[in-house]
Amino acid sequence: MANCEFRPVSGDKPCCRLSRKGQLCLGVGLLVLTLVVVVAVVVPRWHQQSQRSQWGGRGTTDRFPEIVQERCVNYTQTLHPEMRHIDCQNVWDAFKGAFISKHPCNITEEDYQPLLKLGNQAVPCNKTLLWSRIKDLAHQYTQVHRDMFTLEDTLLGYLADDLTWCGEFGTSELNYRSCPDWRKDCSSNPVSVFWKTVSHRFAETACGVVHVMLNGSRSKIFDKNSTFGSVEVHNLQPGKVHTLQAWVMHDGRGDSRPAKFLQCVKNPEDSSCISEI
Ligand code: NGD
Repeated sequence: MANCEFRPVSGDKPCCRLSRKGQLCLGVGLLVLTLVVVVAVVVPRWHQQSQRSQWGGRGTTDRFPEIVQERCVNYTQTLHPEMRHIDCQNVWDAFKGAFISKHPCNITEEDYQPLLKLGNQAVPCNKTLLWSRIKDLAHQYTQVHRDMFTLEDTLLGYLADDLTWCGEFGTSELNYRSCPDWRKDCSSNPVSVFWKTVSHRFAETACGVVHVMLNGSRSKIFDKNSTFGSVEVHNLQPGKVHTLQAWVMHDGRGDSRPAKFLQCVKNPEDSSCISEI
């Protein structure tokens, strides 16, 4: 190590001019100090910034807190007034509590249990409609047959449908820039774990005959990796569910009478509908 002594140059007055060695040491000292400041202050901030925007999926939906609370009020006051006893502030607090301040790849089904408890809702026997890879048609079907329920026709599914949300470890902020993608980043993200948890409960509480709408135009009509194939099928209770009836839809045309009926309501000019009349 260089021996740094600060001596006045001979002949000069003590105090103001440094020897070459002294100047070199001062320069090195300043450089080291600058590096320490960069490492201690700038790098962690840059790291934090890059952590915030690192995910491969869409960020939290704009106005996520407002949308969830507005949907809760609409569902409990207007669509299903029998559930008006539910306090939407409590629902929002439980929803937030499931993922806020937690690492968005480290969410568990346990985290959503307080929300599940508040949103507890019984679907009548024979009225459950599951779906896989054919969401829009399933929802159009329950819009016509108002006594049937997809998960998104129950309070919890209704609150979250088509939304994205995630937080960041150690802050109470939502991340509006990006959230983990379930394929590219991690499966234990707030959105995937939510759907897994509520789908599990939805299937577990079904009874009588359960229907499922499947997409016959896909290469895999039944995909064991889908939520239907990996969660819902396995959680139907044999003691309560006597039949699982599948409606397989081809190219938007239904093979089953109820689904065909729906399609004919929507497209009365379709040749398959005319021949039925
Ligand atoms: O971890 C995941 C995952 N995270 C998000 N999605 C996921 N799908 C997985 N298989 N695994 C998204 O769920 C996916 O990108 C789709 O946009 C959406 C539905 O997936 P789809 O069409 O493949 O069908 P699934 O069988 O996986 O799910 C439909 C059934 C249906 O009976 C609902 O009661 O599962 C319930 N659900 C699951 C996931 C999401 C509903 C939704 C929803 N409303 O978004």
